[in-house]
Amino acid sequence: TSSTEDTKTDTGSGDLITVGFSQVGAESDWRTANTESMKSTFSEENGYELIFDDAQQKQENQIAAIRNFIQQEVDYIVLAPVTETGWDTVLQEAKDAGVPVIIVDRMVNVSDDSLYTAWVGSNFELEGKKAAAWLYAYLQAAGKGEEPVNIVDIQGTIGASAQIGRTAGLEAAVSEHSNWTLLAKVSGEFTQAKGQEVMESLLKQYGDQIDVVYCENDNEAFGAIDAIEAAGYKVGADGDMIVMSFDSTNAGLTETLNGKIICNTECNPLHGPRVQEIIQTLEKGETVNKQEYVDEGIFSFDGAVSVISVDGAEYPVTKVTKEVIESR
Ligand code: GYE
Repeated sequence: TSSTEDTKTDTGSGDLITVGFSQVGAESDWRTANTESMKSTFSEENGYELIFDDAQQKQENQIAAIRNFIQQEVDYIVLAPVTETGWDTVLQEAKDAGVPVIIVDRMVNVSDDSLYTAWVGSNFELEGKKAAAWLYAYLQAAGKGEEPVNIVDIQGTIGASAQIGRTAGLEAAVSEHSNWTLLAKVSGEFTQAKGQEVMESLLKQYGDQIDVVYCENDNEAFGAIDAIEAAGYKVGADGDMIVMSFDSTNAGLTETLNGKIICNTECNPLHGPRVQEIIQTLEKGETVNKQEYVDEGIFSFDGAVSVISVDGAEYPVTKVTKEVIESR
């Protein structure tokens, strides 16, 4: 079952704006940073009463939390959906009750877009395309552009926008480069434990055939690196296989600095202030953008590739240094 922390029950909170936030879970460092951003933004000091619910990665818990928020007559519902589908019924209930719903991070796929007021999050397919473009440029720069490349994809939670987009970005590149092969794609559910478990079995199956391990978040990469090293292989540019990742959390960039994660595509978790801006605009009776993408960068362990291009646009690649990590 999910845990609802009712942060304030006192009835003297008349002029606070009540926000019910249904969070996916606590599966990753990214998620922890996202929760922290939401909690520190929606504080009493800032004029809010936050009802926070951790759904432990289960959609049924999120649906129950939303029904609970409707019953409590919150002013706004904020939903970080675990997967894209399956929201029509409960969002219709929120709409019927007149509670605006703001979607954050992953997207919902609903038949009627009026079931939510606004969405803010990342362009996950662009993230995937950027990672794949980096891999291509890196192999070219290393003089290995024409050699066969065997890739395994440790996917995120199946059906989550972050998984759908990142997998799609890789698959598009695999079909473009005839020397790239996707040996396998398996979900690591965005967790370190599952990332490690999945990598252990991929190593049993493919061993040193694997050249590239494409992890769809940092925590999976940590688990995969442990599995690779435990099996006696070396990770990194001069090793047996390279590991790529997404999120660029502090711990993730630290592993990028030491070369174990060769490339780390950023995903920004600091959505609290963005959601607050949406709510403040709505409070003034003004309209908000239906969808808003966050700008994100890409980091690598060395400066071999300084710029990549995706669909005709160029993106700078930042070489990770201690200063870069400290400044974030
Ligand atoms: O990449 C991963 C987390 O949806 C963007 O979820 C988010 C993803 C993030 O578990 O670490």
